[in-house]
Amino acid sequence: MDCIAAISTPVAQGGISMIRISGEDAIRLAEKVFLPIYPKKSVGEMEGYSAAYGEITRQGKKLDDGVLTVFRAPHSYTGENVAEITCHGGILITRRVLAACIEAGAAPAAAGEFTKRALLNGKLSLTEAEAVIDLINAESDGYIAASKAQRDGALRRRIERLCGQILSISEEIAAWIDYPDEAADEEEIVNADWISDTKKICLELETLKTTFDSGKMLREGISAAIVGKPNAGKSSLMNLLSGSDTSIVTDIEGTTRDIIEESVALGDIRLRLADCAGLRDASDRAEEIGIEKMLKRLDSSRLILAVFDGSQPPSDRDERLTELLMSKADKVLPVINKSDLPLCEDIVKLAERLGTPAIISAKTGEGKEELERAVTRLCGIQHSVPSEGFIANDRQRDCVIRACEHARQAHTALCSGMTDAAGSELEAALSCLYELDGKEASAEIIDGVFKRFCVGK
Ligand SMILES: Nc1nc2c(ncn2[C@@H]2O[C@H](COP(=O)(O)OP(=O)(O)OP(=O)(O)O)[C@@H](O)[C@H]2O)c(=O)[nH]1
Ligand SMILES: [Mg+2]
Repeated sequence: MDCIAAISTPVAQGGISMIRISGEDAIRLAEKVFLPIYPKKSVGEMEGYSAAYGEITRQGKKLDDGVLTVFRAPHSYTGENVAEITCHGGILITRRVLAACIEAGAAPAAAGEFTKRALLNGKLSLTEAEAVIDLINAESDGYIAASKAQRDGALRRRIERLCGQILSISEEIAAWIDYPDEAADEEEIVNADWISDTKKICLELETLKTTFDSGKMLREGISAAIVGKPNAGKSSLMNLLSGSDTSIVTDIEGTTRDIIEESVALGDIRLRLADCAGLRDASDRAEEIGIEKMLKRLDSSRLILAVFDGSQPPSDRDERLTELLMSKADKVLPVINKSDLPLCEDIVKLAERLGTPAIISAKTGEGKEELERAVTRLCGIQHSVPSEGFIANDRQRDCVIRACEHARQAHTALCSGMTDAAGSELEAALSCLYELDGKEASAEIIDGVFKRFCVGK
């Protein structure tokens, strides 16, 4: 394949920048733009996984000094010969070094082209390649861990296991269709195994489908709302969790009127957290609108932090809030705030109607870890998916849904003794799983995946 080159670090000022070249001729091409000073040997003599300090040149003139790292096929990211030139991190210098590489014969790389080559050269499967961009975009520790496991083959292995199981049933069915007489004695027993094994495959595909939601939560963050009566400490909690003074805090009731949003990392997960107006009878139209918005946000949120002032006995507003949230209790976490003050037992009892409360002081930060654990528990990702692999995007989910449907049809066909039909359905299921991990994905599907990438990756 032709040699390609691109700037692989962000095009911004920084300490260093890196220009990557990949292709059969990468090392010969690097030789035209890089003159090693230490160790003093030619680029062509450099072994894989070795580096040299030297001069970067363009049309015979010195551009910069830097470091060249050489990787020899197949032991490189792309599986091809790769040369990586690290120069000073100025935008102009970096562009000049790239221009030198292009003049030396490289074509500018398209978005994700290095990873696409890794895929085409068998270094990565399609789901592993998709995990690379997820890893780059990850905004929470949980999603980094999940994408890393995925990049290391967690989903690929799960799919391979499933494909192996489907293949073994299809092969037995095919043999039975070809030589029914030889298998006739065992017909009943074998059929029973096929039925139960196909059922197991359906169940595994169903389980796999459910991992999409956990993955989505880890990736996009969870939409969450902080609600409670005025002065319960909602904005203080928001500020504690975001680690900044995003929301205004005063002891005046009705301080927060509009919704204040912030993306907040909580333990392994990310919350798209909204600090809402306090629940009370509005004193003017603006506050009324704020309260209407809060009520809407309650419906659209996956998680509701219901804040109670633990230092005060329950008020009518606390009762009203509790009643309002009773029907949504599965997504409500009651939070008793102001634990630095003496706790009022009655308010704890009221909050317990919504579930086990997390007790916290937004003022001192005490109880923050307990709150993190309770949120993770409530969002159902305490035993999160990373190590076993998960469905990370709509494309993958679509393949699993189709595979599942075919497996179900195969099961139904087997139950009615329609062995031929079952065989074709199992083959169709297999084909969906091959598409999922790129073994049978069209060029169009693969291009669609790499469109999400940046140039240089
Ligand atoms: N002692 C103590 N005071 C707190 C705590 N959290 C908040 N406060 C105080 O309670 C008052 C109200 O805090 P806010 O965070 O503005 O309350 P809010 O629920 O956002 O109020 P509104 O925006 O008016 O609905 C302020 O004086 C805070 O300093 C806490 O954990 N302990
Ligand atoms: Mg507030």
